[in-house]
Amino acid sequence: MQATTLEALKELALDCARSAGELSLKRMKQPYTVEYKTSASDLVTAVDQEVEKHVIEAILKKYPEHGILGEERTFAGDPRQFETLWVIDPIDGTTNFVHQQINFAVSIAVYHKGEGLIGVVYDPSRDEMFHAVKGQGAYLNGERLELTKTVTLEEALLCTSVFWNKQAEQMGIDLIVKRLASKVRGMRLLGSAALEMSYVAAGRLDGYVSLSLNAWDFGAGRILVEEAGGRVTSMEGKPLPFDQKSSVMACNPTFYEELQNYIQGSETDAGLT
Ligand code: 2AM
Ligand code: CA
Ligand code: CA
Ligand code: CA
Repeated sequence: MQATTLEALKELALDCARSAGELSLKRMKQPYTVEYKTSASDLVTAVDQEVEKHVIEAILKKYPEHGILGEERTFAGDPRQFETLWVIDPIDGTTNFVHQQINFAVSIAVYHKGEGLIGVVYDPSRDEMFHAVKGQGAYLNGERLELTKTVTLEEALLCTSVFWNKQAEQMGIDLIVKRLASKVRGMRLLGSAALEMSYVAAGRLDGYVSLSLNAWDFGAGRILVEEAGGRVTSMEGKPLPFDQKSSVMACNPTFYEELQNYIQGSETDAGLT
């Protein structure tokens, strides 16, 4: 892809993220409907759909030949038929949007022939724009992000979005997280995977682990972490897909192996492998 095309795509992704974030903030202060998607812990609001439509319209106005994979599925075409695919989560952290009115973000990524080129995560409440372009580094509000610190598992501040539900308990997954929590310096749970991965890129968290995320949750975050010098794979150590669900492990590279070995060991102990 030509450098000028990449630059134009980056500018559009940044513009879309900013205007989507501003729209979320504005709509948050007005009445909106909230519905259950699959359960009382899986919410969707009218704003999620509205923001997604707003972003899609801006993209297709400029690039009618591009495809879109968005959480709210407001794009009519089959996303997998397109060479250039935008992977979008209009509001990542909908529960926080509804309850906390903070700690949510818009996540926008551009993939070309399956390769992640651009990742943008915008937190409108704090006016923090995280962006990365493949081969050009990761940035927070224009400042370069680089993971240079050496971290051991014991010293790590980790984050997870494991679901503390019956299914996780039945599968023994809660035990892995419980064991991990007792090994590391601290464990956090923010409720927005895109923000959590952005914070790993920024060094505010040393690592992030999730048992199951959708492509739009990690689409931008993985490019941010990689461009900041971090490592991102599935929990089994495989490369992440660009259009499917996966477990996610994103961390400072200096303790990647240690974390990977610890998780694999815990899975064996919990009888999961
Ligand atoms: P969402 O707010 O866009 O739905 C919450 O811990 C994090 O997990 C958020 O990033 C949230 O994204 C995501 N999430 C919520 N429900 C999920 C589900 N059923 N499967 C995977 N991820 C989910
Ligand atoms: Ca959702
Ligand atoms: Ca999400
Ligand atoms: Ca969402």
